[in-house]
Amino acid sequence: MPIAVPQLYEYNHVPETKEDLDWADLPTIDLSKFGTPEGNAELSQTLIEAIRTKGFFYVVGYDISQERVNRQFALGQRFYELPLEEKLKYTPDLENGEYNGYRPAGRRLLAGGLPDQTEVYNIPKFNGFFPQEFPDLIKDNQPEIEQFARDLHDKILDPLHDLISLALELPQDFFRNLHKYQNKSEDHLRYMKYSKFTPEQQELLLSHDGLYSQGHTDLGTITLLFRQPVAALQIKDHKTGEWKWAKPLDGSLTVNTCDALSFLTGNYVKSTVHRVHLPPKDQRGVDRLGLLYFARPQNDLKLSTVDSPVLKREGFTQNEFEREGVEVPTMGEFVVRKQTWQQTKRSQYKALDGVEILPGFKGTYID
Ligand SMILES: O=C(O)CCC(=O)C(=O)O
Ligand SMILES: [Fe+2]
Repeated sequence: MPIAVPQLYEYNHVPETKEDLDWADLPTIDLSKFGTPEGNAELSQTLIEAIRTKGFFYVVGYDISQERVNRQFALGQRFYELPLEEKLKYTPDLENGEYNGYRPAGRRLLAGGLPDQTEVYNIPKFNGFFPQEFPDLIKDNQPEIEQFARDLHDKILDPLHDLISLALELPQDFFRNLHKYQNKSEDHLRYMKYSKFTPEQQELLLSHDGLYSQGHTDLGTITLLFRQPVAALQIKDHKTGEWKWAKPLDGSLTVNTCDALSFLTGNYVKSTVHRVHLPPKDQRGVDRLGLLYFARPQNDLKLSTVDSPVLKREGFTQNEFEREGVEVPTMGEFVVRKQTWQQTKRSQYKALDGVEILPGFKGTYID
């Protein structure tokens, strides 16, 4: 009888850039301090300050090994090595807002008319609400992928959500309870690949704005971005409006706040604007592989401002829907509408800018 040999996948990160870029100075949340009243008090203050002033922060001290993270990068790499016809079997109805599965490159025009070279593969929660067809590679490794996603919830999202609740003087489990793994929500794990451009294409792009993706905000609560040595992500500073590069930090996650958290906090916490730029010269010759997790509250949640003593004291009691007196959408409704806007195939650069996605909310690119 043949002995089953576990398949080993390895992913080697490329070296970091040597260029002296204009890096963002971001605060760090050390989750190893989470769990005691003093630790929680300190971290919740650091966190709320971080998300109000920067919108981006690093997380360290979580109990998920770099080896497990690298295995996810390796699975992502293997996924993108599958033939295009195979990957295309898993493309959902993108034009109608479905996004779990494979999104091929070339659906967007970049500045200068260059088609984008970004592929996306989204994996939903394994909680029974999102039946999916998976390629064998994903099927064969499903227990590991599922455990990884569940651990992200237990070891990273729950503590971060608790800290946000505490900072808003809400019961500690307030946000955690809106993000339970077993509930129906649009969370997903993403393997993302930005294939390199030829030197001629790079030149064309750089003679315009040099962007792989334009300034935008994410839909959910927070986005976890695993350490990414290929510099490309840029963050727009809340205060100065300047664009800065996000530096990869060893053993860290980069986290940003998103639209739903902004709605739920009456815009006290802003949804962070970010974009992806062509990497610096010494990293332009490689493909950039990303590993991300998009946390989103449960679909049936109405996106009204929560009843928090802090928000009341500070005067943040209405979000854009409430201020305009329009219907407040549920998370499920908001996701379908914004994903549809995001995914509609563009025939022109910056097409669909400023289009109303829902009464009270427009889809915009941010320069
Ligand atoms: O690739 C990155 O660094 C960020 C990607 C991103 O902003 C997104 O997929 O929403
Ligand atoms: Fe994003």
